[in-house]
Parts: sequence; C-alpha cells; structure tokens
Amino acid sequence: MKKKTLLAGIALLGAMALSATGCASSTDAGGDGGDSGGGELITVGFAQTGSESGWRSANTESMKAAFSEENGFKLTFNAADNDPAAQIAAVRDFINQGVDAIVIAPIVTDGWDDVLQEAKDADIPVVLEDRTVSASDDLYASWVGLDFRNEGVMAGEWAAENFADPTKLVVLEGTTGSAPANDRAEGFDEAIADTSIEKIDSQTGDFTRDGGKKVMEGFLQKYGVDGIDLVYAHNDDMALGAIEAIEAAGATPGEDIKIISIDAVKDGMLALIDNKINFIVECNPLLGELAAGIVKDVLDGKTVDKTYFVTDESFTPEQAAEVIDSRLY
Ligand code: GZL
Ligand code: ZN
Repeated sequence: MKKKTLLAGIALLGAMALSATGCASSTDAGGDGGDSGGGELITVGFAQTGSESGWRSANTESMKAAFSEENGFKLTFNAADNDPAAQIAAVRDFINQGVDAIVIAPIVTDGWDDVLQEAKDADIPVVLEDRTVSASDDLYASWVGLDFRNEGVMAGEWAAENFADPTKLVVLEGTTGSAPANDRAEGFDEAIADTSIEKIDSQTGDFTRDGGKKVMEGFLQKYGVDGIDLVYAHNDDMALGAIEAIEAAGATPGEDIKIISIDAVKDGMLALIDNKINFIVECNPLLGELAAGIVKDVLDGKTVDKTYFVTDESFTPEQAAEVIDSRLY
C-alpha cells in the first residue's frame, strides 16, 4: 500500500503541475484525489457473479458487511450479471486501478489463467470466494468456498435412501461450466449409481427461478406429470420455479413429483416447510467474515491455506420448521 500511495502522490503532483501550465492531462490523476487522507484503508475489488438468486443476494450482503470501512476496507463492488467476459473485464479494471487485493466469485471455472497471471504480475493477491476456478492454485492466494461435491452426495444419498422403487429423475442444472453445477452433478450421480433411480433428462436453468420454471415446463411437456417422479434442482431458486410449473400443470409438488434442492435460502426453506420441496442441502452464503480475514492475513504476509470450506447442513421439513426463525438468511 505504501508503494502505491507514493506513486499516486507523485502522479498527483505531476498532474497538478501539468494543469498549472494549462495542459492538464485528461486522465484522472491518482484517482484518489477525493480521498479524505484518513486511515490506511485496504482497497479491495470484489467481482461478484451477478444477482441470479436469493443465495447470491445473501452472499453479496455478507461480503459488503465484512469488507466495510469500519473493518478497514475500501470496497469496489462489481456484479457481472452472470456474464463471464464482463467479470474478467471487471477484474482487469481492478488491476488497472491498482487495488491492494482482489476477491472473485468466479461465474465459471475456465478462462481465468491470463487475468490471474496479470494480477500476479501486478503483485495483487487474489482470493476466491464461493466458487472456484480450474486455473492452477499458484495463481490465487486462497479459496473460501463450499464442498459442492459433498452437497451433491448429501442430496443423492437422501434420494437413494428414499427412492427404492424405479424412479424417473429430471435434473435442473446450475450455470453451465460453474463449479457448483459440475460438482453437484458429480456428487449426486455417484450417490445414486447403484440405485433404481434413472436420470431421464438434465438441463441448465442457470440458477434462476425463471430458468428453473422454463426447463421444468419443457420436461412436463415432454414426459407428462406421470413420466417424472423426482426433480433434483442445483439450487432453491430453480426448485421454486419448478414448483410453479408443476402446479400450473395441475399436479402437487412434493407429492406427485418430489423435489430435492440445494441452498436452504429463506424461500426454499418455507417451501420445504410447506412440503412442496422434500429435502434441502444447505449451501452457506455467509462467507464475508472468513474472506475478509484471509485478505488481511495475505496482505500481512501471513501463510494461509489454499482452501477454506464452510460447512453445510441438510434439512427435512420438520428440521426446517425448527430452525426457520433463527436462520440468518
Ligand atoms: C453456490 C453458489 C450458487 C448457489 C446458487 O455456492 O455459487 O450460485 O447454489 C447461486 O443459488 O446462484
Ligand atoms: Zn454452495
């Protein structure tokens, strides 16, 4: 930070000298001319996926609360509207701004090698939160996330225990190419491998309620209500969309067609208590505190682990009813 302040100061003096001679540079000198000159805030650029789901809103809230000025941060926030190219451009912006650290919730796993290398060359540490990337882990300081694969296993094991008879399964997949979509599918498939649950179709609903509804409408048209026994939704928002489609088809979600979902956001838990969803595996979005602590440790030169997993629980309707009033999201 010291080095950057000095450089910014020199740039500012240079620009002031230029403007004094009437040929002011068009660039915004230093960029922090408006800085109150107060304490040394850690400047962090946070590249969020977008605002695709209830889970994402809770995660953004948690991150903004943790990377606050009173906690010693100056946060620049970017939401990339689920567009991987826009998200990479936002990270490039952060590098050009010369922030002290960058935090990313990468929409998809691939395509990160170049920009992460640029951050490394610019001596700006990167911490991943929530999802992870396929790039080598020497290109980021740490990943604060969740064990998506285990979330899929927990969902699949519940299905295996509760569906002994031949069962027709359809899957509402998360964003194509994202770590949670890849890993939740893999974990679930492994857990149902030697059961009589047959996956007849699987399609992405992009983690959104509308996406889940549209895909489920397509499945219902293709197979009919009687042709589907079970839905595995990679997140609650898509499960809630599927519930709308099933009810519009005159069937009863949670009975005629059972639903398993992941996230355990408020709306999902309420549908679970209503028995419209039968089982939910939690995916904890409250990662802000942990991520902020790791950014500080990295900037203090401390050694940090490459991976920090936040634990997930799972809920039946009865368990959801017990905890609903005490949950933070
Ligand atoms: C998982 C997170 C996923 C959630 C979705 O940690 O990346 O993205 O499961 C969200 O609800 O959109
Ligand atoms: Zn998760």
